[in-house]
Amino acid sequence: MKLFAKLALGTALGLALVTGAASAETVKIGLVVKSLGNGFFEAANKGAQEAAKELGDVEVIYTGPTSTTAEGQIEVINALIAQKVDAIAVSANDPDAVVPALKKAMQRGIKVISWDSAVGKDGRILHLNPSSNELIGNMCLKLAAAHLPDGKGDFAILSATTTSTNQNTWIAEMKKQLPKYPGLNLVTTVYGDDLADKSYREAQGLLSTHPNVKVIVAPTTVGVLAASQAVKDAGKIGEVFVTGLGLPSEMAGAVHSGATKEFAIWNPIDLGYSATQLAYRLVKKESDGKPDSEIDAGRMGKIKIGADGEAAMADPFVYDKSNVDAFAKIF
Ligand code: RAM
Repeated sequence: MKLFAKLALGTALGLALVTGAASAETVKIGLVVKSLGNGFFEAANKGAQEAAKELGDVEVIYTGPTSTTAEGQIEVINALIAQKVDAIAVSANDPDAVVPALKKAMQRGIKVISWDSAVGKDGRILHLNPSSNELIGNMCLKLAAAHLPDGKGDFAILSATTTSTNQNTWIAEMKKQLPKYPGLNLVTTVYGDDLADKSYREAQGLLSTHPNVKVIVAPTTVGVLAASQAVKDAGKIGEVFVTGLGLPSEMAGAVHSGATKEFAIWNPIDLGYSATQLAYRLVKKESDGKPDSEIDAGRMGKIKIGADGEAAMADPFVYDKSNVDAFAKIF
């Protein structure tokens, strides 16, 4: 081939590569949630879509299994790998079971982070906590004590799944900090799997087998809603209270019925927004996400990754009769 022809071909190839890269420029981020149909994750997706719109060259694929299993998430992760996404941001149903699938994703150049409910260190670059785990544990105990006369009495925990990283971490924190609340007596922990019907039945079970339980603490938005409904349906309002982590939009009724006096949560929209921002910055190589780095997260400012590879957002906020309706319009 003549030198000129070679050069021309080279240029054409170069151009083709550039054009190819240009058309594939949309950053695809798979936002994997514990399960579909959970209002908390739908709110997080609102934030993720907001970040995508703001960044301009992002497509967020909101996905997850229909029920809260690690197996379901593995299928979803494999489908995202096949789709050749650029990043996966997952809230895990199990810290370990999803690691092999996520490792496979990372081997193929996909940037993986976890948010909300963590994945083991080997399975992700970093983890974004909604708030400090210690603070969340303390908040749950504080809320339980506030629903008891003089902060004294029996309480039970209604959690999500037995393998859920975030709930297990918060429950461990609650147990660790129990001595700060000498009046509180933890009777049992039951699991509703973040399914409305199972959570409702578990709450009913608590009411009948533990008549001394005066407060049910549910560190899950699905559990807290189901438990407040169970208390109401059992005619036990004023006798047994429900508190924990809930969405104002879902819990306003419980606050007005008296089943719940107050509950807490952070802003799920901000959480989904931030997770998307972080995933995007990793894809764009603006950051390697290593411990002690700082990553730009748009309107949330810079997010600092701690020495343990984890970051934490804002403190949980408390909702009661005075503010629940205003926030119910937001999330
Ligand atoms: C449920 C999920 C989620 C958790 C919230 C508080 O929606 O378990 O992971 O962060 O509750």
